[in-house]
Amino acid sequence: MSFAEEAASDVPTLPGTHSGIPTYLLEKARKAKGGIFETRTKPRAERQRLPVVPQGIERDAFLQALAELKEELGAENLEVNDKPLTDGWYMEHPNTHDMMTILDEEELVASAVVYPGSTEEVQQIVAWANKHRIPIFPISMGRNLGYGGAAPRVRGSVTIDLGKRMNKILDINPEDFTCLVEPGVSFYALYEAIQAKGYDHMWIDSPDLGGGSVIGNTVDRGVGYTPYGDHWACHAGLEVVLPTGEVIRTGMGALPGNNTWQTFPYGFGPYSDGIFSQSNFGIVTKMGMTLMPNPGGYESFMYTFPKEEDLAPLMEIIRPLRISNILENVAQLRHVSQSIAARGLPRSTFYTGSGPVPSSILHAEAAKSPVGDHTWAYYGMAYGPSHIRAHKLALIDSEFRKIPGARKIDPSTLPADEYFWSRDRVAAGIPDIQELRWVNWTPNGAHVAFSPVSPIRGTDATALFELGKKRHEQYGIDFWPAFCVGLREMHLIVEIVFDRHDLERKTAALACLRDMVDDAARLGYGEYRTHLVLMDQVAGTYSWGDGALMKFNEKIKDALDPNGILAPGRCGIWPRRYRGRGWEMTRESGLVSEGRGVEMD
Ligand code: EUG
Repeated sequence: MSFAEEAASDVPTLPGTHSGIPTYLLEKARKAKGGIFETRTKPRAERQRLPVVPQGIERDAFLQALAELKEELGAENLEVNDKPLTDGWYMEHPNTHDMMTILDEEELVASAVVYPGSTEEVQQIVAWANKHRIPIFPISMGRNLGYGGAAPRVRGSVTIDLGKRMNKILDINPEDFTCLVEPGVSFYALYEAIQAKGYDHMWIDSPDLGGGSVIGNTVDRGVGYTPYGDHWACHAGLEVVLPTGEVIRTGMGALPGNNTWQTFPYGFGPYSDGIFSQSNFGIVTKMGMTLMPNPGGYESFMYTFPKEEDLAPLMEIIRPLRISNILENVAQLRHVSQSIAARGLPRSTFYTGSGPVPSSILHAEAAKSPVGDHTWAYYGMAYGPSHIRAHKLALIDSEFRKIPGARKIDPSTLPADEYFWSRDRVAAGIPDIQELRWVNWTPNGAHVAFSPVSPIRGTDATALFELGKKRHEQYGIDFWPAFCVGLREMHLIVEIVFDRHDLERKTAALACLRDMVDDAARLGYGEYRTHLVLMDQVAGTYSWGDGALMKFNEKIKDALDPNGILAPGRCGIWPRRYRGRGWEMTRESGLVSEGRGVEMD
């Protein structure tokens, strides 16, 4: 298929495809897809480095082992990754590699993909991996874009695509406001199922884009934008396959015959769930999630602020309002640059020079828009019936107006396709696809995030903003800061968008990210989550007590996964067999992801 044909080909929908788009977003998704393929220039390349065999096993033994697993699971449930790497796009992404690769595209690739249909089959795969000492890498749906997508950290790992066949919503409880899901349930699918049942008294919480797995996003501690935006805090109960094959249920799930698995997350004894998030200690096959009561009304609001220097005083205003829940949701404070990019127009529409688009152009563009010129835009939502909202909105208004030049935008003046309405839907638990549009900023657009956390303070916001701005200027990259305000902290999200067919821009993006991680750590800031390629570096910044936390993680890893088969290196945790052999990716290791072999037994 040519890219033009691809642009025009249809988008998979729910419920036919578990990872499809809901029909209410179909038109938008078609437009987004068209935009991406119409500007794509990166050719589909033939593979250079085949076959992919993971280190630690001979080629023939590996092929023999794959044949054995194929026999066990059925031929249709194992695919060898020996075809050209097709990148697809958000709604039709590959499960073999990172479609937004920042390295050579054949670096972080799977050797094969398997599709288990049950927890028992996941156990079988784990037993097989232990028998042959083959690295396995589980994905739920493998979106995780900006953080490595579906790619395994160890080249040649066998990817376990859990979502393709394990995508059932096992329970939706309209009295307890909970659900129980398998890995292949997306935010789109959960939303649709709740609508289909007519449960309009319950809301879900969705990230900016709803195509990701509820389990995948939650165990990676992703964020959404209602009062239930801290997904990890809102989950209740896991079923986990351990690296040696046993299955456990956490919390109340351990008590046979219980009816409290999804209503009381802790159970009795140590709270085990934590070690299964951002780790490589187990494979989550079921998860409970709490749902939010429909608050009986909601109202989005948007304020703009004129100057970059408004950031610090604004944060001082936001903190007490947020901690006391007058500001009720995970809101975003976005820089004008990103709001303009979210419209989906290529950067060349505004500027054809090199280096960052000049600030004067961004402001001129904003001035022409329905929102008007500004530097910062705060997108929030008040929940509840109108008399409840009125009290909170009045307090917010009097506080926000202390910033000279603050403007409250009247939503009735904004056209239906204005970015504001996408934030409105997402903050009301209605998943959207608008945020994807900024990948069109460059041809072959890819993105990687820099995501440090800090308290909600003016000094911290300014320090992180200045740090990012300086490095982006140094590398000639457009700077797109967005602060996502949690309850007592904020995640600064800086998405770097680059042309993944342009080696120089890819290299600049990675160098910029590495510098920002180190700069932030020197000032005492760490990332809440990171890309596969940056995991060793980020883990290395959490070094208090001579790396005491990593030593603890390694102890757990070696105890739970003695053969080191499960997602080696994920989150910087390397099993014993891999340690001391140069597997860590750092600035010095450059663009190579593999080390020098593994310990043989
Ligand atoms: C976004 C937010 C995230 C993240 C990646 C992207 C949104 C960008 C709060 O977490 O990790 C607009």
